[in-house]
Amino acid sequence: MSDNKTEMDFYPTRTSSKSSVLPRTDPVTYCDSCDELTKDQVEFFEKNGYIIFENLFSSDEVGKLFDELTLLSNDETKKDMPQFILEETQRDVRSIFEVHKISTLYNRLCRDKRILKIVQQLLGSKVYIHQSRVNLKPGFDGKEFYWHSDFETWHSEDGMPNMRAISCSISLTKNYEFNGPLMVIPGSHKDFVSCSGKTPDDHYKQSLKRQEIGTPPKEILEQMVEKSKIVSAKGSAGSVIFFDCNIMHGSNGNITPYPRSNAFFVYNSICNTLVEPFCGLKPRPNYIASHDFNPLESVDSFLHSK
Ligand code: 6CS
Ligand code: FE
Repeated sequence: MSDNKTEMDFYPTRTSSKSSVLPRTDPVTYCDSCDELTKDQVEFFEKNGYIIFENLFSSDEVGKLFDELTLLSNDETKKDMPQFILEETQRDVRSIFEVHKISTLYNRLCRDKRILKIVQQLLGSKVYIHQSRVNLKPGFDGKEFYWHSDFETWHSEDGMPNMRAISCSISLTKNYEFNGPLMVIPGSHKDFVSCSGKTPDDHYKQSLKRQEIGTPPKEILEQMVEKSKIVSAKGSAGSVIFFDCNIMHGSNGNITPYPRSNAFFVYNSICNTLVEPFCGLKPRPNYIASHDFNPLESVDSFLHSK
């Protein structure tokens, strides 16, 4: 049982020395078809746990986002902020968390109706930002993100009760097959992998650089890939992938000269706000798991302020 006194724990994890697969008890989508998505697109997302849109943003728009990212990641005065996570080599910036609070441009981007309306309709409610980040995955130095379910961490370490959250990843550079694009296992979002081990104190100080606790065993990964396959979210800059909070995903390291920089916004339903972490430890810092549950209002385009 979880140490969480007030909430039933439908997805116990890191409570024993063994991993196991539990069924998902939450719906994947909360709409049949909607203004932004066709019935087929909603069905594809429900079945696979992700959907990709090529060129949702123009190269001019992405250029402005990438310029902002370059300014942020080269700003020596910011590198000591806790939101800036360096690679294990301590050389390059690996991730910048809370980017929607650090940058006005990214604050508007997360409310751009081209993405916000899709997640509001798939989740059937208003949403707020649980977490935002840019993963830079710089050329030559970008390390891998091992296979994991985001929800397993957000449930255990942030107290996210149910699977009613969607990540939106916007490619800021071209995601080739060789510079560490996001990889997903279609359909894996319907099984919850309860992981072994116990969450260490301040686990995020390690896991955001290289995650070990909260990752599935090889046997379960092999079964998942055998039942399905691996899809690599390649795409030009400006393409967008929406993926369910529980889909098994990861990405390889980047030994090419081409950075694979993506912006991620995690939208959580306002019907699924955080409770006490199910691992029984204190909540993670606000820049990783926001407790600002105010619902977002959309803007027509992130480049125009209204
Ligand atoms: O712990 C987290 O919230 C972060 N960790 C990973 C590997 N993906 C989601 C998120 O950025
Ligand atoms: Fe992840």
